[in-house]
Amino acid sequence: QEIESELRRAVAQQEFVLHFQPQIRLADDAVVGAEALLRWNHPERGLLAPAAFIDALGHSPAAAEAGQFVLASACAAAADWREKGLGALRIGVNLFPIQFHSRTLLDDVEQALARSGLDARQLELEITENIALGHGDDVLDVLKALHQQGIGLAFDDFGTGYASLSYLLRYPLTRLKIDRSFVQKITDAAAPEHAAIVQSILVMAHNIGLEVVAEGVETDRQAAFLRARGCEEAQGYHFARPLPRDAFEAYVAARL
Ligand code: G
Ligand code: G
Ligand code: MN
Ligand code: NA
Repeated sequence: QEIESELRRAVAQQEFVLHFQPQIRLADDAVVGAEALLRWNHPERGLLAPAAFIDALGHSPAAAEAGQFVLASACAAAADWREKGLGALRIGVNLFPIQFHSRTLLDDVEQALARSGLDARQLELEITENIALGHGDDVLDVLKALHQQGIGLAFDDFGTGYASLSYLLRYPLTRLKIDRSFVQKITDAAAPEHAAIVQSILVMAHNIGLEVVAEGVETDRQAAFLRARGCEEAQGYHFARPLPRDAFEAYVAARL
């Protein structure tokens, strides 16, 4: 239908762009990574956030190509930042479930790394429990192959889906991303259970060898709470919104 042909056009006309949200190491407030976030530069409707199109895109045949674009362009950006002296930043890339289905994920990743020259250890793929639940052992084999190449795997939106804990044991994860719905209330005296849950997630993650990024950090008090409890990294409006590439580079350069 209409959205379908629009999405195909968007891929063909290169209407998709990436924004980058800084990820901050709480021990010293250094920028150590970025999450690549897709935006649609729509010819009539302007710059669209994922809420307006990501579900439609994820279920569309255009998702495979959009996913390749995101991988290629995120790796190219991170390789370029290193060249420019902005550091060997980690780049986080969100995946569509269909990227696992298509069986080309390993090839797509290999191509994105080869063309950009990015070190595999700088790339971190973000998966959600939806992806995990969808496709059983196929997914596990792909994740293991990626892990062997040194590519990181972050479990995104942790705590909001199903069966999280069993996947923690099954998958070769490197990082948990605590969903912002938990982070939002950690300093809210009226909701002490939120603080307790986040604290427990941190202990559990560290006990099984995973690092943690807290998402949606909006205040200094939230950052201080997380820092005091050993949370390695944070991202959120307190530090920076997702930024266009040039603004992201300026943000990093100002903090070197
Ligand atoms: O940028 P924003 O916070 O509005 O993103 C909303 C959601 O869209 C996030 O949950 C994120 O996982 C998803 N999203 C953003 N960019 C991408 C992308 O490049 N690929 C996939 N699969 N999902 C994305
Ligand atoms: O991958 P994921 O769906 O978690 O993507 C992160 C989403 O959260 C993006 O859409 C981004 O714009 C949004 N986001 C990032 N930081 C904050 C924040 O501090 N507060 C809120 N409310 N949203 C945020
Ligand atoms: Mn994400
Ligand atoms: Na998330």
